[in-house]
Amino acid sequence: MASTKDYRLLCLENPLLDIQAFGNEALLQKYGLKANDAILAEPKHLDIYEDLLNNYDAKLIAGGAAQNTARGAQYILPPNSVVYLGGAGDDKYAAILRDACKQAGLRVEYRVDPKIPTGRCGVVITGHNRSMCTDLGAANHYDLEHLKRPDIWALVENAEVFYVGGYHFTVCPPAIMELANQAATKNKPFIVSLSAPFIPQFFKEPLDASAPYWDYVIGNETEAEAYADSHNLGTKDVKEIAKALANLPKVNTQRKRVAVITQGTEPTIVAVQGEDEVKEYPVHAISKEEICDTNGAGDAFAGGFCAGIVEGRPLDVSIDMGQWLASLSIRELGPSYPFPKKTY
Ligand code: 26A
Repeated sequence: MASTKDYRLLCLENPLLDIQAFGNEALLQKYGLKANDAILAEPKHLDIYEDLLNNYDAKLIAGGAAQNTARGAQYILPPNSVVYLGGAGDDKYAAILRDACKQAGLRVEYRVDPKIPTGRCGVVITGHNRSMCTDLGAANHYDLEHLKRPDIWALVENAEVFYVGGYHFTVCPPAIMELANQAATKNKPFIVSLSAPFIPQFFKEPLDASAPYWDYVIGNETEAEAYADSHNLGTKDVKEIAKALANLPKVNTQRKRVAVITQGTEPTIVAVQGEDEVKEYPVHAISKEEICDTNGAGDAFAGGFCAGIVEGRPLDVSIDMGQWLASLSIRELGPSYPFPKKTY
């Protein structure tokens, strides 16, 4: 019988407020940004937030990749199914985030740092591209102490599925490893996203340390390629990369690893450990006119997918749930989901 308890899915990463605007080539050039990328802000980027707010009519939208995923999974699952951990400040931006999560029915347990501002992500939309520039702020101060606090650790022990956003490899790998261990020891699914090309490129060591614990690894085609590059896989073929990811050594041998690579409007690639055949799943097509922006589409995919895993749905159904939720999010501004709620 399916479990009916609360907070079955526990997610960890970096809560951020998105400062999102429709921009142009000149704006990208001014800050040396690529049209489609996700980076950590350097000092030369720090004026972009005010610039976006003052000159580009930027909107403030709840973001943070895995927080978007957590809201997405909660969108599908019964009330009180998802809890999210990360670091935030005690300021106006944190209040906006808490409010958005509350409205989505997502429980958040932030490590609050009263001295450091909540993290922000400048999002510049040009056409179907989005360039993200993140100043992590308080999100960068998440720590093991918070995870091990008795009330938080009780949530970890209670959870049945874990989702870690890959961006957290820049913040607190020991917390990720605690969750990984908990998952493997208790035979609970541990899901990780690659999040951005710079994670496999520049945070290879902590990423690789967690790899033996991945039951599901989710990425897009550019992240897969960056992984292949930094790990000398000698291929750019997404199916081959998915296969390599699925067949990395694994700690919990009771579950076969699954690698899921999304490719925008192209079919999603799925490889299963030990299986020769790599499968393709077409996306839910939506017309060009219906697209608002694709910021958060990957997070939404992960949210729908996680909801499927939590519900114990078959793999192909879980993939379809991800594609369904992504198609809804693409119709909204930023990483958001439509209200009134639609049902899968
Ligand atoms: C550490 N970095 C760079 C980040 C992020 C991030 N979330 C966590 N850590 N950089 C961008 N994002 C989020 O990605 C979402 C879209 O996929 C943005 O906040 C945005 O909501």
